[in-house]
Amino acid sequence: MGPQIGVEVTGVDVKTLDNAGFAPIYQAWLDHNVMVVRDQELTIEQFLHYSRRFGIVVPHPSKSTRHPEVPEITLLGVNKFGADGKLIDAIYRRGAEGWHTDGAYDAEPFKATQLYALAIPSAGGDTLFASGYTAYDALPERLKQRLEGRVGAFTYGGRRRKRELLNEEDRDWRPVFHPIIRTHPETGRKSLYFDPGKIESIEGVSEQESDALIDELTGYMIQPDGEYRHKWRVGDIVIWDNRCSYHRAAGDYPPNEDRIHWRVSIKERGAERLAAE
Ligand SMILES: O=C(O)CCC(=O)C(=O)O
Ligand SMILES: [Fe+2]
Repeated sequence: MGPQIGVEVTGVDVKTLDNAGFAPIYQAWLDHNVMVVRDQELTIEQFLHYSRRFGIVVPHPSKSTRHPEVPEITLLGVNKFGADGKLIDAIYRRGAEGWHTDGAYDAEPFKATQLYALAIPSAGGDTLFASGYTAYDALPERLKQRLEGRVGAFTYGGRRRKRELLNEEDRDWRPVFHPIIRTHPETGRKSLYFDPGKIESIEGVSEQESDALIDELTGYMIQPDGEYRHKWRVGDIVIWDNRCSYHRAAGDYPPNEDRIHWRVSIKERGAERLAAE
């Protein structure tokens, strides 16, 4: 779909896929980072069932935006007006503050995020994607060497402490640490693992240097030939790989129109398996 990322799958019904049918789809996703599957008609159960082919579906830490009966489903664009009739920006512009990767605040970040489109506005509301591989490739040798083996400290709100979507009791985040140059566990490719809204610091350098590096890296994230901009249609499933890409919502659609998605967060391993290690 884009020069380096984005692939479209048509002519399949994900409800009836067997393992042999799923294998090339999974491979296409690994190869292209962001995958669009068109024209699906799914119930929540069917969406969850298909999502579990990619890994373990876990509830998102934002409890207030979970589906009331199905915690693994996050609702995007639902209840965007408050009791006073005012637009709630944290819901309307969720994911639109800047380029990011989902779950960097977790010791095991989300492997993937998958959205299913239920309602799409007449204008705007795209999702933009960019490749972390392309960002890594664009780094000057000096920076690659400086960052090799370095880790960053990440939290939910990062340096801006943005936490409106969390309940009060869930706002206390301890930093977690991730390598900035990340080798993808399945493709073996290196990417720039980075999120300006969640990173607090780069470890092992002075605070000043860390801030300067964060600014410099922010400038390398988005490379024109690493981008793909998704224009939604109802029935689209889009999945992205948080280990090697960034994304953001355009956040620009007419607020009085509906833009509604079911969203799942997918991990490589379950909490039980992590706890057992
Ligand atoms: O609504 C979108 O286009 C994407 C929002 C987002 O960043 C997310 O769901 O992780
Ligand atoms: Fe996101």
